[in-house]
Parts: sequence; C-alpha cells; structure tokens
Amino acid sequence: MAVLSPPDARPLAEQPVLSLAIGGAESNVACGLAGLGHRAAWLSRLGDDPFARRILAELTARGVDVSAVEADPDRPTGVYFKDPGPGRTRTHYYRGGSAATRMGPELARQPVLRRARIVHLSGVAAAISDSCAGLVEALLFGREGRDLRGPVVSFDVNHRPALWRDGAAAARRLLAFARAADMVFVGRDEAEELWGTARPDDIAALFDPVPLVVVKDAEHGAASYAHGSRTFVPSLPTKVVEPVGAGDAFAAGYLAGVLENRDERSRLRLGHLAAAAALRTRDDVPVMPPRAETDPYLALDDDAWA
Ligand code: KDG
Repeated sequence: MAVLSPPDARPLAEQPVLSLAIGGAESNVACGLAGLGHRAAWLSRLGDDPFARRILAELTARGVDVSAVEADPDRPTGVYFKDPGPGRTRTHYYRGGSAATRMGPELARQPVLRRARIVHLSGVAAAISDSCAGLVEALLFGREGRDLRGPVVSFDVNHRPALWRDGAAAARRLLAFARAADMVFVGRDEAEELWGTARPDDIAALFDPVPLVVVKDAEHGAASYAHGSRTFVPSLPTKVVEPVGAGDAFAAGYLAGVLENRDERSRLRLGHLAAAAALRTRDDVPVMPPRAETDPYLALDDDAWA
C-alpha cells in the first residue's frame, strides 16, 4: 500500500501536509529481510497509478524482487492514512476494491513460491477480500500435510479489527489459518483480544501442533516455543517514535535468523534489533541496521543483552 503520514504527532484532521511512503505487512517483512542481507520476493497486485510506481521503485531500491507483482489497469492501488492520537496511531484504509483485493488462489501456483525457503503470510491478506482469503487458504491448506520438501509457511496473525466485519469470524478464521502454518507470530495483546488468552504459554498452546510459535509482548520481550522448548529474550530498551511496522521488522529479523540456521536466542535477538529500528522511525519500513552492527549483539551474554 501507499501510506500517507503526518510528520508529527498532531491528529490527521489538523495536519496541513502529509508525506507519501510505502507500507503493508508482507512487503515490510520482505524489505526487512532484504535489508538484513537475504533474498526476498513480494507477491501482490497493484493498480496502474503513481502509488504503484512508487511502491515498485522503493521495493526494488531496497532489494526486493517484485518481478511476480501483477498489474491491474482497472483497479487502484490500496492506500492508507495514519492518524496519530494519544497512545496509538489509528489507520484509515482506502483499499476496498483495490487491485490487491483481487488476488486469488490461482496465485498459489506462482513459480517464485516453489523456489522459496520460507513463504510468509499474514492475517492482513486473509482479511482484505474473500479471494485473498482463498489465496491464504490455498497456501496453507493446499499442501500435502506439512510437506518437508516444500517451503516453510510462516503466518503472522496481524489482527486488524478495521478489516473484519465480524470479530467472532476473525477469531475463528485467524486461529484456523495459524494452526495450519509451520511457524506463527502473534502479539500477546492481539491473542488476548481475539481469544481471551493472556498468558504466553497458554497462547502458544492454542496453536498446537504448530512446531514453532513466537509470542511477542511489546516492550517486555518475546518468547519462542520450538518443539516443546521455550526461549525468552527481553526487548531492547528503545525510544519509541511510532510503533507501526515494528511487528513486521521483528518477523524479518527472526526469519533472517531462521534462514541463517541460528539458535532460538539469536533469532529472537535479531527480531528485537530489527523491531527497535522500526520503533525509532515514523516510517513503516525502517532502514535495517548493518549486520556489522547487529551480529556482535548475538554473541552477548544474557546479562549484557538488555
Ligand atoms: O504491520 C504494519 C502494517 O500494518 C502497515 O504497514 C499496514 O499492512 C498494513 C495494514 O494493513 O495494517
């Protein structure tokens, strides 16, 4: 999506000038992975308009492969506006009927997906239209069980209440999607909101039998549950300018650790380092810190970490 954001914390209605940038959960993760030195491709559908050109140019400049992105001359690119407010930024979406909402299950046959080691999906895509939900379903359920030769399918719950007509349907469907993934990212707050479960251990148990679950608890830390063993890494103390995009950056850092075959502690640390970069900026997509800066943190003793 294109994102229009105010330059400071005053409400949108009082802002004279907005700046244009890009956002969207899955493309944010792709940018994060590319910024951390990995190959990443993004699959979507955009209109034939200046927003699409901006998105493609920026993703390409950040090193994301956009060759499989489809153009739809009849529908616009999705746009959203940020509205700062006390305690949180509200989002106003203009994406109903957008080009991306026309994606469907046929995209699951894209060759780029077969070449991937990880396919990352989110609850945002599942919420924007029935055909997009069909695509998410095809990618999650259209596999032969948990095919060990195919890509690992990662699912970030990313609950966006404004995109779901019915809260009960969101809770039911997001749980079913997550349970079909190989790896799940979920926020403690969203799990409480969706399923009334607040303890990280109980949240992880909701997704049984998913082999790898990461429960994020904002400024407190994140825990991973991998094959029955729990690893907790506290968040880094960070000055928060704006939190939008931090979850995606965290997922990118953690997935970079998976691609590098790192242990759980290092994966979670990479997640926190990437999330901190997002928290320090108003943009949804931060510039990732160079690996020469992140990697020494992975070797620190726990006492020296945070
Ligand atoms: O996670 C950040 C995203 O929420 C943001 O970039 C926009 O994907 C988005 C959404 O639909 O909320």
